[in-house]
Order: sequence, then C-alpha cells, then structure tokens
Amino acid sequence: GHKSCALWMTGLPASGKSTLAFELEKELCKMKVAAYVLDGDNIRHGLNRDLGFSDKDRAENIRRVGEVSKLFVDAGLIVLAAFISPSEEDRKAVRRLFASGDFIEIYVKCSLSECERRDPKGLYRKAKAGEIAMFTGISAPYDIPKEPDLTVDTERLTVEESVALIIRYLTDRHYF
Ligand code: GGZ
Repeated sequence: GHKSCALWMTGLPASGKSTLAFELEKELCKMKVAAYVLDGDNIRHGLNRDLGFSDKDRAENIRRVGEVSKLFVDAGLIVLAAFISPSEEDRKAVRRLFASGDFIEIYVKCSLSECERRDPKGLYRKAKAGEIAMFTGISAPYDIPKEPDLTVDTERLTVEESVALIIRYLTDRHYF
C-alpha cells in the first residue's frame, strides 16, 4: 500500500513541471502506486475552460485544482499537480485544504534564461514580441517559494535524477 498525497509542482513556464509529473506517474505506476497527473492541458481545456490568466482567474484555477486534488487524495491516489501557481498566497491556501503531510510543495527550479532558451512552445518568444499578455516571467509575476518541501533544480539534474530525488523524498518519509 501507499499513503496518498498531492505532489504540487510549482515553477516558471518550461521549468519542467509537466515533464517531471508524467515521468513520476510512469515510475509510480511501475511501483503499482495509483497516481494521476493534473496539468494545464487536462484542466484548462475542461473544468477550467472559463478561466484565463488574470491574477483573479489564476487564483480561481489554483483553488479549483486544489479542491480536485483533495478529492483525488481522499480517493487514495497520489496526485501530481503541475501548475505554474505563481502566487505564494494561492499555494498556501491550497496547502490549508490538506492534513499535514498530505500536501508536498515541490519547487521546480529553473532560471528564467534557461526557460526562455528551452521555450518548447515558443510562448516566451511570443510574450516578448507582445503577442501574449500577462505571461509569467515576462509580464506577470512568479513568487519564488519561500518554504517548499522540496526543490528540484532541473537545470542541474536530469529528468531521471529529478524523479529519483522525489521518489527518495517519499520513501524516506514512508509514503510507501
Ligand atoms: C503563463 C500561459 C499563459 C500566460 C498560456 N502565462 O507551457 P504551457 O503553456 O503548456 O503551460 C502554460 C500554461 C499555464 O497554465 P497554468 O494553469 O499552470 O497557470 S497558472 O498556474 O498560473 O494558473 C502555458 C500556457 O498555460 N499559458 N498563456 N499568460 N502561461
């Protein structure tokens, strides 16, 4: 068996949140642990299709994802939530929904210059050309986590090393 929890990945666009979440999901699946990824792709096209990227809409996006994550945790899963979640205050509000130990904030750390260099979807380029307003890192803020439970530096670690770090964090604390 395993202890269910929400692994909340926060970081700049292109910092590696979704990549890490899906690799972790694969790894947990191999370990027979029920895990599920929530990210912008499956949430913003469905449940949150009414929301954009204003501060108010991001806050509501994060609030809803927090509530959904809590339901998944109640159902016994390990939830991998990969959202920029730029506001420290909004992340704290999500943490308060959970019992201590059920919410693990993971700062997916990567410098802005490296995120801009990766730019897998060309969004930084568009944001800098003024084609996307309120783009995190360019024209919208990102609060660096003050007290994350874990920091994963994707500029220094490979995906495999990052996944191993998170698995070890959970193993050390007896989640499985
Ligand atoms: C940030 C944006 C924006 C703006 C569209 N700012 O790399 P992606 O494309 O696939 O992932 C990003 C995703 C971010 O959604 P989140 O739900 O994680 O954001 S938040 O937690 O702040 O609510 C990006 C895309 O949406 N995208 N416009 N203006 N990211």
